[in-house]
Amino acid sequence: MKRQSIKIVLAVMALGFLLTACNNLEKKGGDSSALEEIKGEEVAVLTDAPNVPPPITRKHATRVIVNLEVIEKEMEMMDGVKYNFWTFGGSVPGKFIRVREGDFVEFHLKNNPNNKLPHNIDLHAVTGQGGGAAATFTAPGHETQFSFTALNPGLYIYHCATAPVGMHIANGMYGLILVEPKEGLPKVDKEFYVCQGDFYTKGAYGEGGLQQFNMDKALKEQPDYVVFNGKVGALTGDKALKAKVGETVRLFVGNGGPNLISSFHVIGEIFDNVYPEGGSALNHNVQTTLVPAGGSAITEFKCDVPATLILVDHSIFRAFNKGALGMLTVEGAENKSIYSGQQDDRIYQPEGGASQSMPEVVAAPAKPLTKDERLTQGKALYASTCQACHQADGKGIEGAFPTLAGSDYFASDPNKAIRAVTHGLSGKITVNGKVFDGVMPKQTLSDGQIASIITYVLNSFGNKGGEVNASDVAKQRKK
Ligand code: HEC
Ligand SMILES: [Cu+2]
Repeated sequence: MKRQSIKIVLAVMALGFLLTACNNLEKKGGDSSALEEIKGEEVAVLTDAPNVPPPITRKHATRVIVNLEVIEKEMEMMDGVKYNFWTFGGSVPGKFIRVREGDFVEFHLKNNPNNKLPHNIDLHAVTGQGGGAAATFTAPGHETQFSFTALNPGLYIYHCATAPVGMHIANGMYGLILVEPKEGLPKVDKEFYVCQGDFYTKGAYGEGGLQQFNMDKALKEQPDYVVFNGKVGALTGDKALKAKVGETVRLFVGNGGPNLISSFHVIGEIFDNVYPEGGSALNHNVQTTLVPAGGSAITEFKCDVPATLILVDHSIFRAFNKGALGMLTVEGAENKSIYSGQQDDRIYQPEGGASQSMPEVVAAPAKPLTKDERLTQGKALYASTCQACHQADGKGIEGAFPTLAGSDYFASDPNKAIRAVTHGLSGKITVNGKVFDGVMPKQTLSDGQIASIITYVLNSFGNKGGEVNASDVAKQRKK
């Protein structure tokens, strides 16, 4: 008798445990036991980055037909740098696919007859063998088909999985598929598609011409390029994303890799909401979110003040030296109580130290420096204020900081060099035939200090000599 009742108690406990386990699963989605009824049929709208197909307003599941064509084609990795990309739909990243949780997706992969290689697709939104890879192995001039039910809502990467897999991905074969939850995503004003990828070329960053894939660098995970949307500058200048003050923005962020993890950050903004890794959990008030290789994140924020927001991988050399930099221009009325802009810029002299390091600004007229003294002072000041950008040898950095060695920009008019320091310099300039479009911040130095630096520059780096005095600088300062 006793034994019998213990058995019953255990059985009831086990049943209860099973029931709660099932319940939890259901809440997490991915429940295949209750597939929604499929009503009707539609062809998926596919878009190229940075555009996103419109939100799904359907209240039921449907059969969605996706037609995606693989195209191998030469495009630019950077202005003047060509690369033979392999693409899902003709650009990098591949077309954005948007379906609803519960949809039955009929997938057609077409391999353009002009292509040289077979390709396939592994969609991370698929539950099933290889994410569809084996089912879609497609020779040039062929089309394959398979179907899947989108069980789990989320933002998923898809990519080619044909050997050598790393090479197919490194050539641009990835994109995003969004499985919208049944109830849809909260409404926002603007949605954009941004996808990072790392690229490996025979030549170094910026080396022109048609660049070949470099397997050695790919194995070492040392990319020459890290870019958003397939090209250096795909999201800058007149291609910057645009929004207005007061609007809410959602970024669907993907990372094709093949190797690097992205520390995705938007300079000048805080993410109000993040769906980390493109899943269902919701985080708030985030500065930087990790986007794994072969993964995603959804970030949302309200644009409160006008600004040029800068999208970066905050592994920051990738942003400023390898291309992982985009822009979102927010236009509209300023709100000085949220952000004031610069309110002042004055000379700062720590008490006591000032009279030693900046003799000229002391009221008592100082004896003018001899040229040798200027050169000594100028050399020290150059090292502490200019060298970080223009380098110790004055030759600058290719593509970023122009040379001061034999520069034709100021060779015939040293006043131009003075004004670069007193006023700062930005916008397109040409130095010895090379175009720069950077920003040199205005340097806070006294007239005498600038005179010394410019005199030093004029007499160094193989330049032809000359001398500049504090009064010359004072004149240029007023211009
Ligand atoms: C933060 C980096 C940075 C610093 C520091 C800096 N510069 Fe520049 N400089 C630049 C950039 C960038 C440009 C090009 C601006 C453009 O593209 O319009 C430039 C341009 C110039 C030019 C004109 C172009 C040329 O090569 O002849 C001169 C002259 C110059 N800088 C001198 C100086 C001197 C002298 C100092 C130190 C007092 C200095 N810079 C400090 C970044 C810097
Ligand atoms: Cu491929």
